[in-house]
Amino acid sequence: MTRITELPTTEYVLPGNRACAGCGIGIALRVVTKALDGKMVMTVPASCLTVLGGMYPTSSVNVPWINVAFPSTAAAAAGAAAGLRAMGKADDMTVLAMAGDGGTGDIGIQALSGAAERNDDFIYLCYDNEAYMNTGTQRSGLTPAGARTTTTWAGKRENPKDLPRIMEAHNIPYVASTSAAYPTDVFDKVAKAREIHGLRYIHMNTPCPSGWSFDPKDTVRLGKLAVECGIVVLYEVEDGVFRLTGRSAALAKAGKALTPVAEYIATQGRFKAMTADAVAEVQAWVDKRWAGYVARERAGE
Ligand SMILES: Cc1ncc(C[n+]2csc(CCOP(=O)(O)OP(=O)(O)O)c2C)c(N)n1
Ligand code: SF4
Ligand SMILES: [Mg+2]
Repeated sequence: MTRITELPTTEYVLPGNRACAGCGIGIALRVVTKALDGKMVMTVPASCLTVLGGMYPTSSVNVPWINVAFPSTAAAAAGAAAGLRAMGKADDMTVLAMAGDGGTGDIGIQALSGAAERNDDFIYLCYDNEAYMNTGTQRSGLTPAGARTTTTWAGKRENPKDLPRIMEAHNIPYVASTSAAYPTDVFDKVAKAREIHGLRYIHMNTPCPSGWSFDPKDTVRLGKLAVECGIVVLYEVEDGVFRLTGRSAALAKAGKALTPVAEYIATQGRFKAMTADAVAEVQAWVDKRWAGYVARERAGE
């Protein structure tokens, strides 16, 4: 695993951008662009990421970037990849489609599924801040149960979609789950994906102080706590072979009980209205999912 001191020193995310203080997207985008050595073309739909990127001529990101319509991130990336191939540049440049959970799991899923079926040649990275944040925190299909948003006043009732599993079902060469709180895990997965051809899907949990209602200084602490609880699990599936990575691999190896989800839930204002029963339901869901991951790891499946 790459160490933080070993990350490339060239910066592609420039000082100063319009994201909120403590936003997880900035931490991650910095290492994602480093993992691709800036040799990339991005396609980005409407989202907090477009806000972070800024408007010409004051962009905060020093790589080619195409803003596209909400449902078409993957379709635009497929076109950009075909264009690079026609120009004989496909080996030098990586196409990175990067979108939020709403733009991926709800509105962009059709184009993404089509690209995965065709095994188009680009990396798709979904940064999951667990709601439609850019428009003021509406629930998405990836918002966790119990979270209060402007469209779920009493807390969302459903558990989130398991988007990496949906992508795995397309039999693409690489699927990974990571967290912006672990920059070297993000770096290693993007660097690995860069060397693979076809559709590579990376799902990245991305804490959002504004929408989750916590102090911006706690972004990394909360992101790590989510992994300690098993709410977020770090893993990769390479050519169908599942493997836990980083902290999640260490937790599975230790074999001890994970931190109770109640500790994580207590850190964020969005969960304030949750009852003890609702917390217990989330705990049961997390336990079952974690047991499934550990079983897959042991089976080397
Ligand atoms: C077709 C379409 N519908 C709705 C919008 C309004 N809109 C812009 S950004 C956004 C939220 C995007 O949520 P997500 O993809 O999760 O990214 P985030 O804002 O959380 O970073 C919405 C609903 C739009 N731009 N286009
Ligand atoms: S609302 Fe959340 S995801 Fe969006 S810029 Fe602010 S902290 Fe980042
Ligand atoms: Mg979102």
